[in-house]
Amino acid sequence: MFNFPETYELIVGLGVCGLSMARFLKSRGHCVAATDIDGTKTSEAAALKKLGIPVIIGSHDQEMFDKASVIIPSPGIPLNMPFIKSARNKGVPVKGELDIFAQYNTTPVIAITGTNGKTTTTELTAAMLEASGISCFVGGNIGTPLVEYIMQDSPKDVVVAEISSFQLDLAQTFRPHTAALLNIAEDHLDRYPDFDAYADSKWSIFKNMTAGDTAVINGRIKEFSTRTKTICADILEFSSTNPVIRGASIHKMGIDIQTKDISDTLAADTPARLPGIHNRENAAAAALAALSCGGTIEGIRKALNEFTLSDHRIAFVREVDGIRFYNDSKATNVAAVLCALESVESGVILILGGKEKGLDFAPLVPEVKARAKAVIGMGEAAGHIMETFEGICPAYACRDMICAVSKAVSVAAKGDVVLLSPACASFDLYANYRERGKDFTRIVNAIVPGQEVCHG
Ligand code: UMA
Repeated sequence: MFNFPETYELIVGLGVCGLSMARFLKSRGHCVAATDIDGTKTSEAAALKKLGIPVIIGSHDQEMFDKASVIIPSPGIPLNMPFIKSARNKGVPVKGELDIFAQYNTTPVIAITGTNGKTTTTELTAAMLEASGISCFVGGNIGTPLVEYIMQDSPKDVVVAEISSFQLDLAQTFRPHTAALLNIAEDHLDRYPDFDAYADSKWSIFKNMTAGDTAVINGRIKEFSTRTKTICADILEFSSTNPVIRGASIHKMGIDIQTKDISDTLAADTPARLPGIHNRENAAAAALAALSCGGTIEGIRKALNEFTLSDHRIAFVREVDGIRFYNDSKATNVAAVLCALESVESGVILILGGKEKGLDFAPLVPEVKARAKAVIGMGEAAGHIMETFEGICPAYACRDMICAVSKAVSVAAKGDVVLLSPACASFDLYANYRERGKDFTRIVNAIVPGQEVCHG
């Protein structure tokens, strides 16, 4: 039974974000309460109760929502969730972490969004700044909530933040010093009514920016010319298809940088570390973002030469009996899988699947026809995948990862590639994409040459 304090701010969700937010607001003297639908969040609830925060887990209580002075949902919680919708209708305001962070933060922020490449570009931007002698806090959708920066009390020169559309949906005042929009492709259609609503969310990152701020935008994005007309920040474009006047032109030999202070070329001598056009685009966006906050060309070059992609991004795992295995668990939408297919050789056994997000897999068909020997559909989306690919190439449905790897090994021959690049979220079978990638890697590493995969 929830004992209502007179007034309280309600944190919904006790994942990474909600826990940090509860601790942060409490440390600033706010009266906070928290709730999570998941009854197994007992240790999280106990930790907050120790701080004097009332918590309900295992269910949500409408009265708890209705009586809150403000509701602060975790980014993964849909805003049309009935408890929030009903409280909102009764006039309870809903606030997101970006505005709360902005209220307390005084450090310049570089905010990076896009459907794919956010994490790589965030890491690259921070590496470029650090190599230029500029200290950074790295957080946001990448994993560390932004309010952790305010709590840690160790000031940095710049905050480099990976920002998701879910975070942007509740941002009213958040205004980064620099924002980068990398690309927009179909994703999260279980959360948005249509693609345009998702795109609106992405473009909203620029809405509070003014002259003197910097907007770094991929010129290949549909609606670039119309959408940029409404942006007040100074625009730096990057493009892998057209030469640009202000920004970065990406070509085979490198990246030409042209800003009001700098005219230089970054040689493309790191293809092994950053394979594919999409990674050149990420590098160009990171360079422009870093330059806007004091990064130097020398620092940018040094970071590009030393950078290695994080795990779960087209990562080579192992070769067994002449079959090469790649882990691309981070590919949670169709556009990311297309990048992966373009980056590996043909003779691909493609493992797709996971939690359904309302995405259409059909755009994969031409590339699958050209490069794939078989498609394996795993988890919740297996049926949808079978519907799309049956008749296009051999297609198999599997309930889980071990079954999928086992099937892949049974159809692969020497010289083939087994690629886990799921085009789906992981939450049907795993806590996150990292756990999914680790499970794939573990199963692949346990394969005994010449033998079938053991189902355990
Ligand atoms: N919950 C409820 N009620 C509900 C639904 C969920 O209480 O009706 C609870 C769940 O039981 C769970 C909690 O809410 O305990 C989960 O909240 P969350 O999904 O927001 O997860 P967090 O752990 O707080 O992680 C969030 C981001 N998650 C999402 O946006 C889905 C993390 O991004 C982010 O790293 C973290 O905050 C720190 O900022 C992950 C992600 O998948 C990586 N992001 C999406 C993406 O990249 O595509 C946007």
